[in-house]
Amino acid sequence: MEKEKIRSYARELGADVVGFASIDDYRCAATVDPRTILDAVKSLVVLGYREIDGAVETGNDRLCMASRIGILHVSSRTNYLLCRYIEDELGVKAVPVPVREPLPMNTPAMGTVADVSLRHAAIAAGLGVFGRHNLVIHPRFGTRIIFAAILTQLPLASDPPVKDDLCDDCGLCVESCPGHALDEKGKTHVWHCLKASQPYGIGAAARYIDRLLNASPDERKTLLRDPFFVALYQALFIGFQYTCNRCVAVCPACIGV
Ligand code: B12
Ligand code: SF4
Ligand code: SF4
Repeated sequence: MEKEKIRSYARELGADVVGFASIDDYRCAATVDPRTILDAVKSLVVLGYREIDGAVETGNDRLCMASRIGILHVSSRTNYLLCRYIEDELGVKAVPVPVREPLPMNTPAMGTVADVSLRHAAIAAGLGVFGRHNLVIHPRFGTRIIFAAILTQLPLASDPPVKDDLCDDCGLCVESCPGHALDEKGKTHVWHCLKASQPYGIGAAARYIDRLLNASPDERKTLLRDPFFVALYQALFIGFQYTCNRCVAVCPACIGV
């Protein structure tokens, strides 16, 4: 009954798929115990948003990113309204887990480990299985799906897990990764992926600032007029900005189902 109410409101607000997981089925060694986030937490509501096929397939990474920003907006609004509904109508506390930032940055993992792993949450909520690219493949939307979640104090049972192996090990994701970040099975080489997919990320920003600090006044003027600086400036207000999504775009699993 509670599941149906939440599912139908979440769909109304824009989620494409909704799954539920008992907190006991969320198992991710890398992230903190969810009980440290919400006292007496009992379940996770996991929401999936399909990516736009045209945006995933275009070679224009700005417009692909623009489409992802659409998901960030819709999911953030949905998370807030759904948490409010759970607290007001169902009488328990809820905590929204965002698609992406804010992330724990001031830790040794430096933003590469979230408060809650949405892939592990999605799998526990019956929304898919891991593929060779270490991403979750959904039975209908394949790899083209982005997750958000809500931690709740509702005692909900997990939805049935996806039993089929949806990845046929075709190897396209591994071959097309420009950073060779997927060469080792079962592990994404985080820094290789970051270098290839976020040219205006924190590493690039730190190197640029270092050059600026050590530059002569004339060199500084040139550096501040450099197109790379302008791109960095844009990234600062957009947030994490990917220029690669090859492992998502090439994956044929469940596409056209
Ligand atoms: C930090 C982060 C990154 C970092 C680090 C990734 C990493 N290794 O975890 C970087 C910048 C590299 C990154 C890259 C990408 N990311 Co990212 N990222 C995240 C974020 C914010 C946190 C992930 C986290 O906490 N990881 C730490 C823990 C969970 O990882 P772990 O336990 O070590 O598990 C790893 C392996 O052990 C393996 N693994 C674990 N168990 C098992 C079991 C099996 C059977 C297998 C095969 C593998 C496997 O999978 C993990 C991959 O390294 C999540 C959002 C979130 N809150 O979860 C999005 C998220 C994982 N990213 C996502 C996406 C789409 C991407 C990119 C395609 C970038 C883009 N263009 O959008 C690439 C894909 C890289 C790839 N193929 O792995 C999506 C994935 C959606 C999906 N369908 O699975 C997420 C869930 C965002 C979202 N809200 O939907 N990401
Ligand atoms: S996002 Fe790009 S660089 Fe990162 S793992 Fe996927 S294909 Fe490789
Ligand atoms: S591209 Fe092929 S090997 Fe990679 S995850 Fe998709 S189906 Fe599996």
